[in-house]
Amino acid sequence: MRLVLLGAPGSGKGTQAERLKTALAVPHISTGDLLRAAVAAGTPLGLKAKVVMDAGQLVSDDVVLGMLEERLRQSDAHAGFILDGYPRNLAQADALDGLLKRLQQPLQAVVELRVPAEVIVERCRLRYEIQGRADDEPTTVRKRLDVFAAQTAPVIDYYAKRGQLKVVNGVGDLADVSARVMAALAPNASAAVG
Ligand code: B4P
Repeated sequence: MRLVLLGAPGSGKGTQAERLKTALAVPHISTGDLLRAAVAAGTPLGLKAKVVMDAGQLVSDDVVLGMLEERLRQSDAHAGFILDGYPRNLAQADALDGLLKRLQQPLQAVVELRVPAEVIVERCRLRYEIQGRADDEPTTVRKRLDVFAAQTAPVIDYYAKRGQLKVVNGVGDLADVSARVMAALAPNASAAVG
């Protein structure tokens, strides 16, 4: 299964991808996690990315594409992937088409997790209290939601126009949301999520 999970920051893409990866038997590839790993490792790329991420903005397209290509070329991704956090703008959607064509691995499904903005702000506020992630601070989350509306919402239309988009309600128990995603993917996937 080659799946893109779309949704606003904090809509639960990472949370659901972690739950679904076993049922779908593919790795979870998160550009946010790849960037946070570069930040934690203190690489030159990570140091630059941290400033951008902490401000709630998007890291430059070429940097993210390079990281993603490196990850998709690893052997565990040959069987498929759940892509989380990419594409985040139309240029990235275009770049993904080109990359997957080169890899001869076309997308099979695109799922959007839809969650109201106020629910997102509250989720991120809770995580901010526990983990202290700078981009979860409520003012920054609102900035990220603005970036989402301006840059990522057109990506949702892009896949909808291609007839590839499935929209799933992302509010509710984690297991309920997972079941909705699996139902949206049927008949592509039928395994249950534990
Ligand atoms: P991400 O890492 O993608 O953002 P995220 O907040 O982790 O979103 P996600 O939707 O995965 O939410 P999660 O499951 O964690 O991006 C971070 C930053 O990286 C971006 O702002 C940007 O700067 C940079 N970046 C990443 N990709 C990029 C790209 N392609 N181009 C440029 N820049 C890029 O869930 C959030 C919270 O909600 C968690 O605490 C979770 O426990 C909770 N939650 C989840 N589901 C729930 C539910 N059903 N009910 C209650 N709580 C729930």
